[in-house]
Amino acid sequence: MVPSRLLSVGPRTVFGGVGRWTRVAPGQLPWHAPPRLLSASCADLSKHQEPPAKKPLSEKKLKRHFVDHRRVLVRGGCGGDGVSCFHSEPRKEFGGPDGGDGGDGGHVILKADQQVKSLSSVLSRYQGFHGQAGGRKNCSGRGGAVLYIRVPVGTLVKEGSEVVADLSCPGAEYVAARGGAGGKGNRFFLANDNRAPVTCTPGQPGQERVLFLELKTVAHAGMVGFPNAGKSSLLRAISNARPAVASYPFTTLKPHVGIVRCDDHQQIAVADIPGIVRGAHRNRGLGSAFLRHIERCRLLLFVVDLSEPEPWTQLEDLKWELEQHEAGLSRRPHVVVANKVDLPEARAAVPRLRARLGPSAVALSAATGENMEALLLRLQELHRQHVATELQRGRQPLRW
Ligand SMILES: Nc1nc2c(ncn2[C@@H]2O[C@H](COP(=O)(O)OP(=O)(O)OP(=O)(O)O)[C@@H](O)[C@H]2O)c(=O)[nH]1
Ligand SMILES: [Mg+2]
Repeated sequence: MVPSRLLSVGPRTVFGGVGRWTRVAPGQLPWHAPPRLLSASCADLSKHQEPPAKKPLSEKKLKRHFVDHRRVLVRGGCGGDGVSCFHSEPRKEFGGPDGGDGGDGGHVILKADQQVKSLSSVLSRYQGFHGQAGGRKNCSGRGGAVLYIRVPVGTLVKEGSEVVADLSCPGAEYVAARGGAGGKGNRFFLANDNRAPVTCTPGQPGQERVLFLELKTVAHAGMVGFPNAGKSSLLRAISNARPAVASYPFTTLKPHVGIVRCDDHQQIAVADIPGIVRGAHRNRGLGSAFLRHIERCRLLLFVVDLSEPEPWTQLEDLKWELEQHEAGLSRRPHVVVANKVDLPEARAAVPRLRARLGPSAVALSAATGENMEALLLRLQELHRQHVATELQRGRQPLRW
């Protein structure tokens, strides 16, 4: 029996580019190049020499590639039907009932996978694989295969407003919908007082649920700052992550996580989230919904642009926005990072910054790497304190 489902469940690739692909005839290629697919945009480029003007993608389209919440209808596979039949063999009368049981329906399971970065590959509905019906000669039907839905690490599963699972560890699983039990064949009903039962039962339908998936990035430290403050540049400087850097606001449209490797072999995961502006909680800029990605971060890095006229006001605004999102969020252990100290106006502002925020603020340059060790030492120190507190409370700290 072919397992049925409502929609394809394989992981879909979401392509960010807009290039078309055309087949190039072998004669059009250099002698050493085998016939292959070439991007139409590449072919055009070589023809006209001048790169075609790039059509800017709308913000809506750019955001589409990163999805951090989804509503999913999941349905377990139906159990296979039990069968009613009697043993049939030459010269063997009254062979007795031999109808087999149906196989159980397959479960639908959510599985946290480190390779999956957003919920964009998760479809809106899934149907589990059905169990096969039982057969003659006491043959049981085959059970439906388990259907796995791969979700990013840090996915919160909600049913209504209740949190039913938190897939915060790689490989964590949650049974989203159970498959239905297989029906019983008439052999099952054989009893001393009934030697020839004809009863068989149908398979049970699978469980059906509507779940809400919400992604909350898992990292030790979260970076918060105004657009263009240099958060992505800083993440590139301290970790292996390579988020895009550009001189226009809102270059970053989705969270990036980088791993900072410390001298004591500790690994600290740092998340860079899109820029926050004044009034983000009133949906200004990209809004404050992205703050959910730092809700799990126990440490915060407030990144301010020291070349701006009054950089400390940025810090006040950021703290205000964090408090609007979740009370107490801004009071978590944090480091204030004053970036772009390589610029003359920023360097001149360092004494005033120290007077306002005290000596704990770290003035550095993500571009030149100046004073980066001070930040790494501070981050390491805060992380060590966090691990000690977690162990004291009997909790296992997050490991990367
Ligand atoms: N001079 C100087 N420029 C910097 C430094 N750090 C970042 N920049 C520049 O600042 C601009 C913005 O940098 P990003 O790292 O993209 O800033 P961001 O905070 O990630 O910005 P969004 O993603 O838009 O929120 C880029 O042109 C960087 O080259 C620095 O230390 N010194
Ligand atoms: Mg950025």
